[in-house]
Amino acid sequence: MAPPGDLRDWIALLEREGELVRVSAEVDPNLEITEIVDRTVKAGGPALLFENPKSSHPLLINQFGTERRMCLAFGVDSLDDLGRRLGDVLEMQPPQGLAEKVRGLKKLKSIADSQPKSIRGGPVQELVLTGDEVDLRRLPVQTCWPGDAGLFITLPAVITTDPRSGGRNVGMYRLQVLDERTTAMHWQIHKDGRADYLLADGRLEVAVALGLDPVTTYAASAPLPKHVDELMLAGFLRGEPVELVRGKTVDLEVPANAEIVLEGYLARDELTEEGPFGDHTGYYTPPEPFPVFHVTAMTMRRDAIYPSIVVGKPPQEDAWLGKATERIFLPAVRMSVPEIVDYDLPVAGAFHNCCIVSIRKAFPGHAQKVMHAIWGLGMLSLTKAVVVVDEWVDVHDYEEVFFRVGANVDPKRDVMISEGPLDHLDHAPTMQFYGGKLGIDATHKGPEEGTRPWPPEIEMSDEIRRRVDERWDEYGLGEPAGADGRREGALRQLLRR
Ligand SMILES: Cc1cc2nc3c(=O)[nH]c(=O)nc-3n(C[C@H](O)[C@H](O)[C@H](O)COP(=O)(O)O)c2cc1C
Ligand SMILES: [Mn+2]
Repeated sequence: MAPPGDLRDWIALLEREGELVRVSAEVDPNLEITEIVDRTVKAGGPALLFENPKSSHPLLINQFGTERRMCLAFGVDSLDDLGRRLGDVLEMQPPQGLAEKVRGLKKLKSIADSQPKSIRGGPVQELVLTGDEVDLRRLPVQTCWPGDAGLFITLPAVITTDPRSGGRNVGMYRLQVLDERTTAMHWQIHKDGRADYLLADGRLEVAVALGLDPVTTYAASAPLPKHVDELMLAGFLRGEPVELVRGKTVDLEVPANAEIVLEGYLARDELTEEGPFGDHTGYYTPPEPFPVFHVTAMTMRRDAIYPSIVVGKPPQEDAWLGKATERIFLPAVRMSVPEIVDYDLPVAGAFHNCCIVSIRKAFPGHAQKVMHAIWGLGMLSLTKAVVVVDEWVDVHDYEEVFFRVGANVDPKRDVMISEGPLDHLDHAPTMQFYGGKLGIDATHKGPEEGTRPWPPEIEMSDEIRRRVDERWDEYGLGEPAGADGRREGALRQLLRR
């Protein structure tokens, strides 16, 4: 099934699938929505369309809050399918024979079709407000947490271009509303939008799209290399190009099907205090200077729907945006570090705090090589702790990972403390942006790494397993706790306590 074309298609799909609840009661975007959403997300509940958030515009939230909705958004059965699709293109080899050539051409076409397409007009410009008509307070912008500095636009796609190359960037950077026509622009120091800003001479034009089809919204959060346009990724993942129209007051193209677009500019040296804001670290980030965004035009559909998200103590809705990135980027990670079998960024580790990685270990020091590779790879370079396990360990099974760390690690030999760049929002290091890194080698070691011979792992023989499977009913023990059942067993529950 093709992914939805715009936010309305998406809402209709969610409704058809029983994945959306409309809330007609009047609710306050000041804190009340957060508490409702927090409870809903943690219960694995539906997307919520608040029809009366003290504004004439409805507010959509929790559109991404479960794995099922994430898969619906992309039109796939599993997020790994997306990774495979990207991997197919990355791993393309010169084709052998006609059939392979035809398949190769299809893959190439999927890349060609992912380029955004310029069209003449779109619903996002049904209403064009400029100058004094612009009033951000028309939108039901949330104050998310009690200690927040004010109203924050939390699910924007911020569009800029590189002043040197003209290349486009789309990033998700929150906007603190300062007054009717200005916001702060919270792009952190490692981010591409900020790099465009630092290259600008005087002013940088910006367009902010709100209320997109879910794949394009996701793409704004994807950690692509700077020279790669996030709208290309959106087009590739959707199988259809993103359609763009020219902005009304800026020399930028904006998504034709967005619900709302804010156009404007940043002056090179005009900064404001941004924050505090209850962040995805689970703590408030303190006030810090960030650029001021002057809104010159607000264009929208007449009955625009405002999209929002709440971040905070994990798990929150953004967990699934992060998991989509983890799965989509696995083949790209493997392109650089092919010995990686799989990796997992635990939600509770706020993604950058911990990376568990399984490798096909081939030589002494291989685990340490992979730790350094992770610390040198795109946004993964901000990872604070890397745990390396052998290829047969399921990195998504934290119980098993804990077992390997306990069983296989000599802290004196297998723990590496290094240092390097850390996430902008990490409050733990003594200095902002820079601090310690922890590597834990939980792989099997052996004499070639200077240890005693490694003992064999305990495994029951296949023959006895088969026999017990066949004879299970004879024992009168009820439902068999077979290979699949083992995970859900009582012992497992006990272990989880
Ligand atoms: C809900 C949500 C909110 C985010 N808010 C910010 C933010 O305020 N500032 C920021 O620098 N990154 C934020 N991010 C992360 C960036 O969107 C992400 O790093 C993205 O890759 C940035 O795009 P870029 O690589 O083109 O800079 C947020 C991500 C999500 C999912
Ligand atoms: Mn980018």
